[in-house]
Amino acid sequence: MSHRLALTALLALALPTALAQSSATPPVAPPAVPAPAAFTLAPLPYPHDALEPAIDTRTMQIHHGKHHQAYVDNLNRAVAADPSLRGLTLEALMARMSTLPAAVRNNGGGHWNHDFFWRTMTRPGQGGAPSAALAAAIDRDFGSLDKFKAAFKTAGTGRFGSGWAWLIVGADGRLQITSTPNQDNPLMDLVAERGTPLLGNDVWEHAYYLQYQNRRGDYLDAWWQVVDWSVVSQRYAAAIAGKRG
Ligand code: MN3
Repeated sequence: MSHRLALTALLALALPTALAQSSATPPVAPPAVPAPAAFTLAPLPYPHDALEPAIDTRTMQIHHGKHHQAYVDNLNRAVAADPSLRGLTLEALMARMSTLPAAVRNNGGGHWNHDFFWRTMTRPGQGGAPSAALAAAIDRDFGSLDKFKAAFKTAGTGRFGSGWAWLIVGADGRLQITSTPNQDNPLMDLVAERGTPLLGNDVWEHAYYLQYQNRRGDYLDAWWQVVDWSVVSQRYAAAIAGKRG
């Protein structure tokens, strides 16, 4: 039997049935529409080339458009698989991370960390300086801004493999430098050193390898050019206000 004959025969059978159904049976419910994705990738708050020369354009394109997008997509998949997680904010997920699957930890952390990271940076020369209150706290807890930067670099270069270096406000209101592996962060209930993050730097190779190759320390040095101290200072003010309650 030729294809044409087979198709004609099939239509002859199927069409009357379809027509009969359309008139004789009530309309069936439309196919279920998938729930809207719980989490979305926000656009960068600046163009991809805005952080040049500290961070190159191509790295920003891949880091935001591919890596961060993958964390968002995989997080949505993981949350969709567990109805008890529906509607929870990222912060709520962080606070109970010790009870959640690794996919939520890795991708929820990845989403939160990168969102925070993009908003920690601005064009070189536009980052300003720490507020008087933050500068005083840095002097109190590290000795000086330069000593803080040196200690932060040590945390970043000392993180073996992939992870993050952080400046946090601890429960006692003091500043601390910490480091987490993979996509963990100081908001997660399972990390040893918890606190309110003020700034964090991504020391995964994908954050710097195209431009700096194995020179992670050079990347950490250059990163200060693009840290937005006005944002960091606002986070500090909010963290301290929260502690005073
Ligand atoms: Mn990254």
